[in-house]
Amino acid sequence: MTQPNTEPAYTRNTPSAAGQIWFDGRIVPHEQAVVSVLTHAMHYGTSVFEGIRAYATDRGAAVFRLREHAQRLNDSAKIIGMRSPFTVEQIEQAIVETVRVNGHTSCYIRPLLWYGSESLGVDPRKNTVHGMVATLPWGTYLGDEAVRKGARLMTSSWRRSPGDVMPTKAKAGGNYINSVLARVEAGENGFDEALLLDKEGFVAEGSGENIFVLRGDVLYPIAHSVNLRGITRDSVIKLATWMGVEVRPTMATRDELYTADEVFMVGTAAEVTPIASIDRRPIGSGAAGPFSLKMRETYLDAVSGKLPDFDDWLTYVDG
Ligand code: PPE
Repeated sequence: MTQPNTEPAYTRNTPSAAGQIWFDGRIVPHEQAVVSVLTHAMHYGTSVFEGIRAYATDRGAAVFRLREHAQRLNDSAKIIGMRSPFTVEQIEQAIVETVRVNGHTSCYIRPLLWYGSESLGVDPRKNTVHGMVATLPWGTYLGDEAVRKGARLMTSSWRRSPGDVMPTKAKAGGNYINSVLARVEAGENGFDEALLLDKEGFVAEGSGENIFVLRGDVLYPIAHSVNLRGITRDSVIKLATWMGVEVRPTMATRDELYTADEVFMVGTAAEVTPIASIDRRPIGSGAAGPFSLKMRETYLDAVSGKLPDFDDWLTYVDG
């Protein structure tokens, strides 16, 4: 008989044992934030979630682009036909409150809405919708070495789900099987992360990141209708424009990435991560590119309140 895995599921990016969770409107110790094994979302992936970060600033912890993330959570619910019981303002308050009660100076924030356990069967409409917000420490997404030396990507044999098969603009639990397959395949083959193409071979995104290409002096954010509308992507476009860089969103094929001067990936978890190689072909010099590193630094300045021009992206937890 297989032994049950007694290791807590959250070991890798662990909430502190004393962590408090916002659960349907109340703050509870995480041991009490539990659900039934008959939870609809667990059987069918009928949940929507967000990934947000709070950063340490001179004025204490600040949540980065809170409004946009809270809005996208409710947009994801709307896309899958789920009625969110919470307004965008309530979600914002729940997030700020959870960061505050856990006393984090910086953390990753995971809000989730899901269908409960009243009934099984694919149709979730009789089930209640629940909400929670958890906060946890989370360092670099692809590892410190990937940030320093550049991450090694592999083109996945799994294609990004087309928009008429899955609503890819929704950050919905079920959609992430696509990302899980690609990420595991990349990991098992010794790579840091997967590059997903659409079924025509156009570059879509990473398993959890949007992609940028630098060629000469021009920055090309990879555009594709199946990609998540990344909030980090939007931030990086605005920062690059502010830096005086020409920005031209474009579609691309994988061979165009091979010959770029630099490629980097962006996302809430990944922040800005330089890419050293794709399918074992070095990108540029094969190290983290200077522009990518500069962009990473500028992004980290913006999120930590060092760029007054972008202060309205920050919600200070202590007012
Ligand atoms: N594409 C996908 C598929 C994706 O999951 C993310 C975020 C992005 C793009 C970037 O979006 P944004 O965070 O708004 O810039 N991925 C989240 C989940 C990572 C995880 O492993 O969980 C994240 O970065 O929080």
